[in-house]
Amino acid sequence: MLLTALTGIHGDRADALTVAGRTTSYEELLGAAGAVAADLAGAPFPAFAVTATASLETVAAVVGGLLAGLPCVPLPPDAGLAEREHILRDSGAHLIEVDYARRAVAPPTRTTAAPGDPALILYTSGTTGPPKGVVLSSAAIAADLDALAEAWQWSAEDTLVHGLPLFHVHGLVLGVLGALRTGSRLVHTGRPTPQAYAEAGGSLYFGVPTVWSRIAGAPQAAAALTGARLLVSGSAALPSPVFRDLERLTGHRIVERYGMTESLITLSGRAGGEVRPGTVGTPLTGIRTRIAAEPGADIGELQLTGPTLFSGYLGRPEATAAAYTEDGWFRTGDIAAVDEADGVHRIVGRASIDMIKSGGYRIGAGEVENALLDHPKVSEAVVVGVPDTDLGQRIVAFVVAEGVTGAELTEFVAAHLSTHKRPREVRFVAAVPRNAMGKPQKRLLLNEEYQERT
Ligand code: MLC
Ligand code: AMP
Repeated sequence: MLLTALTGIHGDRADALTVAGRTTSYEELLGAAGAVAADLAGAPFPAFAVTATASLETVAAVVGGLLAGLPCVPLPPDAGLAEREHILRDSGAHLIEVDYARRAVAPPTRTTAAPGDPALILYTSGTTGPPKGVVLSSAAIAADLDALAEAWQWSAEDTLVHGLPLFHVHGLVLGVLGALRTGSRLVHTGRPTPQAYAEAGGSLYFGVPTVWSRIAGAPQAAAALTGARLLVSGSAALPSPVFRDLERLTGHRIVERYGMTESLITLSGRAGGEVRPGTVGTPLTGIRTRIAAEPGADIGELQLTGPTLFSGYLGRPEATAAAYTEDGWFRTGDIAAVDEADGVHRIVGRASIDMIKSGGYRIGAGEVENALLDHPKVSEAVVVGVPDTDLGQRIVAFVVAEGVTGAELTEFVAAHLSTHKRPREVRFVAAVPRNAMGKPQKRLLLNEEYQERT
């Protein structure tokens, strides 16, 4: 059983989980999830989807799927029409609604699924094309959560606090399933605001760098985290100034960890260990890493093996095969360096300019470009991630178009894809700079001088 806390080994409590202001016990959760599982039993569809708002309903749906042995596809609640339709069509998932007040007569505590069976299908962006479904098994999730529990000394004594979305690895796998495996209390704050984190009174806090940077900018809220046991950052690079501000305001040296939807979390600093800003620690138990560097170079692509890896991209064997080297190592696409003395890893960048991380969300430039090109007034569109102190990178679109405003194009992308894939800025240009092969010269667009001229 993946969710060991639901088997009663740590007992129960009335306030086992709080999500966006509503509190529940394990027994109530199991009752609601059991009703979902009963509905799903013997389903004629290969997977089910739930609109993954930050709510107890989403938690009950995911747990219900695990009990029924049917993979869950959490749909981003802000997904636009095109993205929603793509995810439902690609996965064949049947969309369900959850009534948290319903209860199973005899809630099951065991699943009939095998550990290697698909448990979750999370849609994530590549550099081009629509998002792909990443299939994750219970075995991979269990291996990751156990390795993290060891690294962070995470236990039933903890109260975990975060307010991250429930349709990605960070908020859902670590932030919900992690609590239900370790038995720690969970307080999901609805939104990850500094105020909400300050009021939650937790021992263990998760956030993406944008969240930590906003907390560092709210000194009173930051001071309220002084009594916590451990603060953890991940999903994108934590800027060193944010690390230092948080240390000054909270007394904590925040632990950074590194992961991907496809690999789950693979590298982390350790609770009680030495933590250096700008580093993501050492491999978790079971994970091996190597750096594919050119001769003479000490940075190169980070490659991995281990039990936390995904089962493949749904229905895309070629894409799955392309994600591995010939000798079976997973290619992360991230560029890293390893300290020879202590094995501590540093992520120095991404191999592809087309993979953007904004507010911890992974966004493929090609996906946003295609959405813009679907607009009848747009003849060319090129999307880049521009460095941003709050978001890490912000999406900027350079378009050749007439008779349409930037705000209209932004809304058009939001309606097709989702809110967080909207360009923050649309710049109208006479032409997109291209090389002799006709490929857009994105590095030129990132050059400030060019941006000022246009
Ligand atoms: C956003 N807004 C816009 C806009 N973009 N309005 C107009 N034009 C645009 N282009 C709106 C938003 O809808 C919001 O409105 C308001 O502006 C503020 O937006 P924001 O600055 O983006 O803030 P916020 O919405 O608070 O988002 C910041 C954030 C969010 C940090 C809370 O980015 C977030 O939740 N990130 C987490 C991503 C994550 O979990 N990634 C993990 C991936 S798993 P309104 O009305 O809503 O206020 C992974 C593996 C691993 O990476 O290693 O963990
Ligand atoms: P996602 O698929 O949304 O899980 O995004 C995975 C990507 O997030 C990785 O390939 C990295 O580029 C980035 N990432 C995650 N954690 C970190 C980190 N601690 N430091 C730098 N980049 C990170």
